Amino acid sequence: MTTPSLDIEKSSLLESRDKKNSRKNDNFKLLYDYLKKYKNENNQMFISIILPVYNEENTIKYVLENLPKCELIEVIVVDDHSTDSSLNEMKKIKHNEGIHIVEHKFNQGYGKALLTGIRHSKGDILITMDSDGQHRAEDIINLLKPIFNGDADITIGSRYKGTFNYKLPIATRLGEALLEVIILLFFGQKVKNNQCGFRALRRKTEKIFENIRFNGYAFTTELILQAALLGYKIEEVPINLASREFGSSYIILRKLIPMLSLCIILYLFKKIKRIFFK
Ligand SMILES: Nc1nc2c(ncn2[C@@H]2O[C@H](COP(=O)(O)OP(=O)(O)O)[C@@H](O)[C@H]2O)c(=O)[nH]1
Ligand SMILES: [Mg+2]
Repeated sequence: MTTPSLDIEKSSLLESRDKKNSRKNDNFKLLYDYLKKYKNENNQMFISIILPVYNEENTIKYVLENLPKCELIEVIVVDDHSTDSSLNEMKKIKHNEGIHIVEHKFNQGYGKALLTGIRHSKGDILITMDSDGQHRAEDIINLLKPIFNGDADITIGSRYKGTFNYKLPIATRLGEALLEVIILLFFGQKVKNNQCGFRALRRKTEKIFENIRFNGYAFTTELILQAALLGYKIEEVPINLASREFGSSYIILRKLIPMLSLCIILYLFKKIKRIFFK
């Protein structure tokens, strides 16, 4: 059980970190204006924000309270059988209209949680966002603009186009760079920040999720490869990535690397099959 004073401390820590470049209100207003514009043109756009959660008791309440709110936005939080008080924290939120909590009965992984969220969503555009406080809701408009304007089917947040306030581990940068080259050479898509989980997708791209094989973090790479095979247009957009203030990343490299290798091999085979047999 957390006490109210601890709650305030956690929120003010995250708030003071976010304050520096907070353009939140302006960006939310822009987002609501876009949504209104589409509504007026009778081309209504409904947005689903999907958050996978695994043991994020320190951040989930702050993250949910800081999301944009209006009748054209729904929030789907998928609790992947957290063993801490994440679920209680979510339930503490007062103005929770539009927030739907889906619970997994056992831990199934990052990718599987997103698939569950997508299955429960009804949006024309899907946003996926982490619940550890690293992603900022004010950047959602950056993800949406190219989709609203018809320039992309999928947008992925990039700290390299935006900012990040922490030192990147060398293994992360090397792994990302290697994947960037593989994805570009063999699948024709340039995605530098290819492990980012802050993204937006048009509903029509949900075909990507019909045959997903990797339920953990390799899901992020599989999504890009499948999108490339299906010919969807991907664009990277600037986001501001914050450091993790509580706990550490759940990524275990010795588990992720074999999965990523398998994923790439599988999709290379799929690509070859397409070239020769279609
Ligand atoms: N549903 C679900 N979410 C997870 C799992 N592991 C991590 N996450 C969530 O995925 C997001 C990204 O995780 P994180 O470990 O911070 O990855 P990183 O930022 O890429 O290092 C966070 O919101 C986590 O709560 C899991 O097993 N299941
Ligand atoms: Mg993280």
